[in-house]
Amino acid sequence: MAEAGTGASKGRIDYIVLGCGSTGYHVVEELSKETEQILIIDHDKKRVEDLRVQKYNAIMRDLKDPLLFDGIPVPDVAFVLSNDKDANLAAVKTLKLVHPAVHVIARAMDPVSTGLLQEAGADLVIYPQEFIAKTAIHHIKMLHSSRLARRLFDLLAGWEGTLGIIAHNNPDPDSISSAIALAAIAAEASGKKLSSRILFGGNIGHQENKAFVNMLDIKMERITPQILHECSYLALVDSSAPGENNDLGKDTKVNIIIDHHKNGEGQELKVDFFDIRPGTGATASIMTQYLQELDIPVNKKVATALFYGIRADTREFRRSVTPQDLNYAAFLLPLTDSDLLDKITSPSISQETLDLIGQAIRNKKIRSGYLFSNVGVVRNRDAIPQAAELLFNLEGVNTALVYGIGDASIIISARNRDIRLHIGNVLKEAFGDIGDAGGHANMGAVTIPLAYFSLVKTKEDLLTLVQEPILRKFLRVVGLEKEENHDIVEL
Ligand SMILES: [Mn+2]
Repeated sequence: MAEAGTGASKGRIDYIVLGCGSTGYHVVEELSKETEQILIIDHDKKRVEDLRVQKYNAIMRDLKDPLLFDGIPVPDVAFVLSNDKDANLAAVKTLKLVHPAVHVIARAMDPVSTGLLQEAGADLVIYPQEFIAKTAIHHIKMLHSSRLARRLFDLLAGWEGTLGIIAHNNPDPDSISSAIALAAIAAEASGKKLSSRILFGGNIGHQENKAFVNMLDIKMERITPQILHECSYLALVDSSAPGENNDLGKDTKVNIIIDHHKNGEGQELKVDFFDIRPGTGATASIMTQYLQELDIPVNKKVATALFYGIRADTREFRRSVTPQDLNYAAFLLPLTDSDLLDKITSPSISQETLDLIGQAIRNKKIRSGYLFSNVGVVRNRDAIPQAAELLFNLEGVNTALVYGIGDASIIISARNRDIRLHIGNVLKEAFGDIGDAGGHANMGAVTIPLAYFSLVKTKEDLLTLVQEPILRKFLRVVGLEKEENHDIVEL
């Protein structure tokens, strides 16, 4: 189709610029730095003459003319840049009709013409007013954040003594990595006159978080009034105010707050430095920007921690992640220790899980291919299915049932390879009336809320009280109770 129609096209050319006012002229000037193969078309006779005087290849035509492209070479790229929106739209339509393969960049005059030009097939539509506004705002944001980084640096440069950096309660990789990044900035800015202590409340719970702290060898201390007293300055990272998800009193004077959570109470905080950016995916991104902006060398440990912090807070870059988060992650990635990153994400088995598995092995009872094991009170309920999975591998065992008491429920985890038995259905039949039970033919689980046994005082009492009737129920359903009735109470 491109060469059909009036068929008067001759040769090829790199660029055609349609409409050569000030915008078009700027584009021509830029393009002419790399090629002379530019054809300019404008409807203004005087304009065309001026361009020719400047040795540009220009012809006079009306952009609305259906024969606009008759007899002229086919361009690789066409710029449609007049300040007449109807003329631009007409030119794009004609162009797409006679030369559909040409790449078209068009100028819109308002939001409506933006849509119309896109519909007409323009590959890129530029609406200059919007572009100017976005560029200006982006610049201001960059300026603002680079001033913030500089202010933080100058502030820390004047401090001596101890900076207490407080991560939020039950700290996660975002708050921990932000803390060590701030410590690195403080050391650099103060020429090591300011030393940092990283403080936290609660626990470092999740197995991966423990691995994170251990592998990266991060020294952290639980907050005590004594330690707070020893700190000359306090900084909060990844939490927005004293007392908000941290172990500080609400009236504690803090000097620095850096966070990406909204300040819930919107209180007026008298701090020396304050940077809260709710739009950002992670505090670690803000810290990375400081390091980048201040040109502070980022060592492997800090880079690995920050990268992992951004990754964890954005659920592997899938949740509330912004282009900036990705930019900072991309900046950090070559500086990280990839072996260490691998190790943190696939942590080895924890001591607690190992203990629980040991208990499961000691307490196992096997009856006719069924294995039962009571692991008692557990803190990490995830370890129960791990124990069931392991014991299930024992020779002579077709079905394994491991049970224990968690925070608020009795948990049973089952594995099965006996094809006559659908373990999910069996569990449902046995426990469906008092808890959440079910699963597949080869694996199943049960959660029975402790509220169901509200009369029992302690968890230990509970276990002795409930294990017998619970297991009796299971045994009855699988038909084991009849043959070995006397054994059951001992389970
Ligand atoms: Mn965070």
